[in-house]
Amino acid sequence: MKIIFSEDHELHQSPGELFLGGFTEAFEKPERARLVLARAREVGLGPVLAPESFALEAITRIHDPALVELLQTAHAQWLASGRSGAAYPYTWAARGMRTDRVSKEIDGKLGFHSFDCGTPITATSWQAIKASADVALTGAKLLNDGEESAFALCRPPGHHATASQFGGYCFLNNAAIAAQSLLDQGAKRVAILDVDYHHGNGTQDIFYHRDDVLFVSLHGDPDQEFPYMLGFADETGAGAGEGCNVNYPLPWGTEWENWSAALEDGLQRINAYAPDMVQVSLGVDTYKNDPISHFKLEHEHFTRMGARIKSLNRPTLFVMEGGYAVAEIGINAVNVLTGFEAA
Ligand code: OKP
Ligand code: ZN
Repeated sequence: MKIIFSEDHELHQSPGELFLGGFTEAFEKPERARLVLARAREVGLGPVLAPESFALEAITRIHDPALVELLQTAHAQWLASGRSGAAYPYTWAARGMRTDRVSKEIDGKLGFHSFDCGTPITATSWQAIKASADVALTGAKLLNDGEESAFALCRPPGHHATASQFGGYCFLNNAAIAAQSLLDQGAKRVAILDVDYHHGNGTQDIFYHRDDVLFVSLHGDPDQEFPYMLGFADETGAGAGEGCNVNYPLPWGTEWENWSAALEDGLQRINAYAPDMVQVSLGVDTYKNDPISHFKLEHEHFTRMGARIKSLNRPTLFVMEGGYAVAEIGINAVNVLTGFEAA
């Protein structure tokens, strides 16, 4: 399986995040991608390709141009306003406040285009964000050119980013951008299976009213888990997209037995949809030792996950999302890919 990877991911490094009542080292850090790549090389998964550079139009097929512009200019505006360090949003348009206008001040713009405080923008973040989208787009192009599978080793991740808002360590929705690219290149239907521990609220929201993308997500019950305000089972799509959104919220402590039962149901839904292409939002924060998550999957379960995904028998693009048990992120992510290839 070809691997698409850019060293430019290193250019995004969060100075830290709020956690357990203090400001601590960020969980989403460059070492994650380095270790996934190292493991892929160690097992000889396949050749490592640099991404092509795509025009911003591929991104604005999904995202509000105002968000894309803010991601490029936010840090300079932050410095111009007299601050140092990274640009952190900290105030949002809560109920009763105005969403029909955007402040001219950088703090107002950051709040308007984000939904959490854990996703800071540094002077060089944009280069990493753009490279991550290019990695996903290059993967989509490989599938379109006839590859049976590819691994887009994206960082920063993407599935929480909506059309107009960043958050949850995500800036641009790499999976959604890739799916749109597949559709634009001729696919009629794309299914996105999101196995990250957290609900892919951005991907859901982007495609919620559409019937050309089926979104299937297994994740921590939002009654217990980030992002708390989306990802419930009664969210089934709307309008033309009714029936094209499938959520499996699962409780803290979920083990392979119940996780894989939900996966089987999700795979049936994907088969019934008969997609031309499949994408997997591949987060491995379902691992038992993940420091911010509460599922109980073990190394071997990731191998079995990959094998079950292979049973869909469709061209498949894996797009890297989360996973914070850094020492074991390589084993877990690459087990999915070798499990897929061996099945
Ligand atoms: C991104 B992905 C710790 C709370 C967690 C956000 C979690 C984002 C997960 N400060 N904050 O889905 O793996
Ligand atoms: Zn996650």
